[in-house]
Amino acid sequence: MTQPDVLDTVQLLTPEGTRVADHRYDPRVAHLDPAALRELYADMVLTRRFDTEATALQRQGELGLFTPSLGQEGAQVGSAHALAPQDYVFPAYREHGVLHVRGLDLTDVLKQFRGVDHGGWDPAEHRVHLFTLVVGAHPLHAVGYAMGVQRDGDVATGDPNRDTAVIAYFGDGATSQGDVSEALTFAAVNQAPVVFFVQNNQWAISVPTSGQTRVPLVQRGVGFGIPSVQVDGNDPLACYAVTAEALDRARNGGGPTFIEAVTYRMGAHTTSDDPLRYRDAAEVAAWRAKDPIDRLRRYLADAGELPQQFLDDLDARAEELAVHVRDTVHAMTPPPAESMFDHVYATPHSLVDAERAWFRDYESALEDGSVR
Ligand SMILES: Cc1ncc(C[n+]2csc(CCOP(=O)(O)OP(=O)(O)O)c2C)c(N)n1
Repeated sequence: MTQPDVLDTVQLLTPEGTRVADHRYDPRVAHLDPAALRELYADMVLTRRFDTEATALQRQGELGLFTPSLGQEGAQVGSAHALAPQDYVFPAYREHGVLHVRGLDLTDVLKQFRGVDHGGWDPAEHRVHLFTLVVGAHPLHAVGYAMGVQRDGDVATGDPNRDTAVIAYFGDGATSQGDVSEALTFAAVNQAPVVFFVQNNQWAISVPTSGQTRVPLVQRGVGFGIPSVQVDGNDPLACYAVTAEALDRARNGGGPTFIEAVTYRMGAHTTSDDPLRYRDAAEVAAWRAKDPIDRLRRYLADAGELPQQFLDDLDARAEELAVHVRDTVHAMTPPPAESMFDHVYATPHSLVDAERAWFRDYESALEDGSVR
């Protein structure tokens, strides 16, 4: 195992869309032909369209809250493209690009934000765990899951369809949580097949990354004895390459990797937040010039690999997604209140049964007017 220079940020595409040669990571992207790169581009564009629609729906009062991923599409879509079907994902709460690449219907995400479901999807179906809003909690869950994978013998068998990695997405703010340090410790000492993918989007609500750390975040991983790499998080190609390497290492029994993807949250923290109160327009403008979607578009266009027909089809796909998002959200209705008892435990439980029975009695008493 060679430890790359952690301060040497991996970049394969400049903001202008120029390809940068990198002998360590070029082989990781060599198989991505123009068609594959166009799909990467399309996934980022569709993720952004979803984001725009969901933000508008919240403004129209159709959602209680939304967590925009605007600006982080390169980190999310690039890294998710490196996942194998059997890998398992633990997202935080704004990884819409990852979910999209995993094949989820993104309207499932909005069930929770509309308050009609506690989760929104079946984690087993796409091997994507539910969103975790408790900051920094799920890296520990990911490590526990990865240790289970290890004990099931699904690591380093040499079978590419069996060997499994786990990836946990979290933010710069989350790295200050004790749970994350515990997760890094357990992952390192057990050589768990897990990738910690930190999107350093520069802000934890109104607290800048300088309020979380005196050293580049990537060095956190090094301190735990975990191979660590910093990547340009607005470069989808570089994010793909470093994640592919890290996932391979995990699947092959090489243990965890810590990735710091340096990116920027271009929108609000959530729709309840007003970023104008704590950050400069100049800062936002500087990052807008490094937009991940623009850079892959420039690269493909300069190579003559972005035909007008593809762009027209993509516009149509984005419009179709937008209509689907609006129509599906408008049609979401609250579930029966009793469904709150459904997923407390995986198997029947006497206490939950008793509470459900009490609740039924209470509801019928409300209906017949014996209680008010
Ligand atoms: C344990 C816990 N503490 C505080 C909060 C409130 N909170 C929600 S998001 C957030 C900031 C997280 O920032 P970061 O980890 O950088 O992720 P980002 O939101 O930027 O993607 C905080 C403090 C929470 N949800 N959970």
